[in-house]
Amino acid sequence: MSKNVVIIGQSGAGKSSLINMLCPGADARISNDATGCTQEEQEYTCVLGRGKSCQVHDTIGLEEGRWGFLPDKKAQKKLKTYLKDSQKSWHLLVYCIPGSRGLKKSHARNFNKFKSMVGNRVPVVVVVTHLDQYEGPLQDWWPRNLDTLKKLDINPESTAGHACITALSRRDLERYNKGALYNQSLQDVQNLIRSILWPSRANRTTT
Ligand SMILES: Nc1nc2c(ncn2[C@@H]2O[C@H](COP(=O)(O)OP(=O)(O)OP(=O)(O)O)[C@@H](O)[C@H]2O)c(=O)[nH]1
Ligand SMILES: [Mg+2]
Repeated sequence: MSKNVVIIGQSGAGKSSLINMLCPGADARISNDATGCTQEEQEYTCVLGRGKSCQVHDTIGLEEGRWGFLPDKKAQKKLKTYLKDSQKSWHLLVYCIPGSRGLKKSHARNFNKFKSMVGNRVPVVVVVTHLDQYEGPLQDWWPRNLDTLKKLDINPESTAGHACITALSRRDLERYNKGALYNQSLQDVQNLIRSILWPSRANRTTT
C-alpha cells in the first residue's frame, strides 16, 4: 500500500515549490501572483530511496482573500472534503509556513484545525519555507522562533519534526550563488519525511 503525504498551508507558502523539489519532473505550477495558484489537489510520486516511495499530495492554498481564485471558506471546505473523502489513508501531514514573511495567527489556526482533522494517529511536521535570505544556518530558525510559535499556538511538542528550508528552485538559488542551500534544503526535507514514514535508526535526520 502506498504511503500518502499531504502538504497543506496558506497560499504562497511554497507547497507546490516543495513538491517540485521532492518530485523531479513534477512540474507543479507555481506563481507569485496575487491570487492563489494551485486550483486542484494533485498527487505526485516521490522516491526517497530504494523501496521508499510515497505519494505526495499538493493542495489548494488557504487564506486567500475574496478576490482570489478560491476564497478561504471554500478552500477549507474543498481541502476538508479531499482529506475526508479521498479513499486514502494519510501517513503524514506536512504543514508549510513561510518563515520570513511574518507568521500570522491564521497559520496557527489552520495548523491546529487540519491537524485535528486528520486525527492523532497521523503525524504532523512543519516545513518552514522562504528562508533563503535568513542569516545564519537555516536550522537556527526553529529554536530562535520557538517562543513566537508557542505564542501563536503552534505547539512544537505536538509536531513530529520540522525542517527549515528554502523551496526556491535549484536554478534560482544558483543564480544567487546559493546552490548549497538547495542541496541542504532538499536533504533536510527528504530526511524528515523518511524518518517519519520509515522510522529506523539509519533514517534519522542528522541536522
Ligand atoms: N524566496 C522564496 N520564494 C519561494 C519559496 N518557496 C516558494 N517561493 C515562491 O513563492 C511563490 C509561491 O510559491 P508556490 O509554490 O506557488 O506556493 P503555494 O503554496 O503552492 O501557493 P498556492 O498554490 O497559491 O497555494 C512562487 O513565486 C515561488 O517561487 C522560498 O522558500 N523562498
Ligand atoms: Mg500551489
